[in-house]
Amino acid sequence: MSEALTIWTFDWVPEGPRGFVRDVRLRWACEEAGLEYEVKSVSFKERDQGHFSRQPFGQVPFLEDRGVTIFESGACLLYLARMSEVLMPRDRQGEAETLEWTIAALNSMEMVTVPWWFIGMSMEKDNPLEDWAMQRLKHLEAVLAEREWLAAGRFTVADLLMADVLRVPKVRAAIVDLPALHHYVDRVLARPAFRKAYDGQIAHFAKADGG
Ligand SMILES: N[C@@H](CCC(=O)N[C@@H](CS)C(=O)NCC(=O)O)C(=O)O
Repeated sequence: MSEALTIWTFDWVPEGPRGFVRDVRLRWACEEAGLEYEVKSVSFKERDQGHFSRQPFGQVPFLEDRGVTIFESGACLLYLARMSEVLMPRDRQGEAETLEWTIAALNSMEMVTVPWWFIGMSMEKDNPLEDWAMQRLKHLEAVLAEREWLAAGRFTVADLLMADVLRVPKVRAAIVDLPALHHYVDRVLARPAFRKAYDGQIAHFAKADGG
C-alpha cells in the first residue's frame, strides 16, 4: 500500500476547465503543508464502476490515503488539514474559525457563484442570480476590509478554498471594484504553493494531449 497520498483527477479535460479542475485544491493543500502526493487519473470520457464507487457522482477529485478513500474537495481539504497545522491551527478558536470559513466558502459562496456563472454563460443580461451573488460578495468584502485572512489571523485552508472559489473569471471580473476582495484573491494566489499546484494540473492535462 502506497504511503504517499494519491489525488485522483481526470486523465484529460477540454481546454476550458484546465487550471480550474478541483484537484488543484488538493494539490495546493499538499504543497502548502509539504505532504507527499502523487496524482492518478480516471477516464473523463468513460466513467466506470470503479470511479463511481469512489466518487458517487462520477466527478473528481477524490483522495486516497493508506486505504482510506474520501471524496468532495471540501471534505478532502479538511482531511488534509487534520494532517498539518499549516492548514488549520490546533487551538479551539482557530480551528473553529477555519472550519466555519471553509464551509462558508462552499455553502455560502460557491453555492451561489457556480449557478450564477453557469446561468451567465447562456444569459449574460438579466441573470436572475446577479443580486444574490453581488450581495454575497459585498458581505465578504466588508469582512476582508477589516482583516488579511479569514480565520485565526493567518493563512489557513479556508483561504485556500475561498480564493479558489473566487478566482473563476466571472467572479474575478465582478470583484474588480471590490478592493479588499480583489487584493485578497491576488494575495492568496501569489503563494508559491498555488503556482506549483496550478502548473502541475496544466502539465497533467497537457501530457494527455501528448504535450
Ligand atoms: N462538490 C464537488 C464538485 C466536484 C466537481 O464539480 N468536479 C468537476 C471537476 S472540477 C467534475 O468532476 N466535473 C465533471 C462532471 O460533473 O461530470 C467537489 O467539490 O468535489
